[in-house]
Amino acid sequence: MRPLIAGNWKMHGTLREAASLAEAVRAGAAGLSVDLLVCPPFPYIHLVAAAMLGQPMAVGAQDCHAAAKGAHTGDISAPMLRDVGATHVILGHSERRADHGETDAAVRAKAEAALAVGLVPVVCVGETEAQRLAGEAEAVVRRQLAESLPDSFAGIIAYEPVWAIGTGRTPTEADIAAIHATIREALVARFGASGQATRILYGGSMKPGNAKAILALPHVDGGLVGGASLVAADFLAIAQAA
Ligand code: G2H
Repeated sequence: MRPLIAGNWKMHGTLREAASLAEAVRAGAAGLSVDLLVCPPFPYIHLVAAAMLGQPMAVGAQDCHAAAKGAHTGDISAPMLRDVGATHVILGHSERRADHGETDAAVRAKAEAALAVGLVPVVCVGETEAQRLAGEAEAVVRRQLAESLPDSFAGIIAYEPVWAIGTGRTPTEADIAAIHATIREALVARFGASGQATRILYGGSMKPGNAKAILALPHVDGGLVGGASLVAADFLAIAQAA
């Protein structure tokens, strides 16, 4: 399937930097044989989405609330994201799970809210280092998939081992391939043909230097890139490696 390279800008940059990063990515995107997605911080989504209008690049958010509206001070709803031009939303990133106590049930409710307004959820799963050392990585990922995905799921999965995020460390290629095969099997068992067609991204210290080998693995259908997505040349190099 056509790979997707997604940039998770996390909580970085100024408005001016977001505009210039988006423009640099847009300018370098012509002729790539992958789909591109950038996920800026909330305040910059509208600007970046407007700059991407008519371009073969999608713009997403990094979270949304499970409710469409209401008394939820400081939160952002899925309809609001649609309104400002987002088409995708990252959900259940381990930083949200850790910093905001997001449970699998909360991620599932958010995914339902996203799907209800036509946003594509990018649901993140992945084990901690302690869980991997205890031999529990596969079971943890299976449980997160079972409990974080709604029955109506139509979106994207990102496998992000928590210990590989922003650390420069990555699992072995064999370990990545094994977990991606597990994810595929779980998706097909639950969703049938649509599980076969669901993109499974790898995330966690993906860089230009390791992207080609990781993206060539079976059932790795793209990448969710954090740090390296903040430098247009690196993000584009990863996209070229796909
Ligand atoms: C994992 C990833 C992006 P980084 O969080 O989602 O970040 O590439 O910096 O490890």
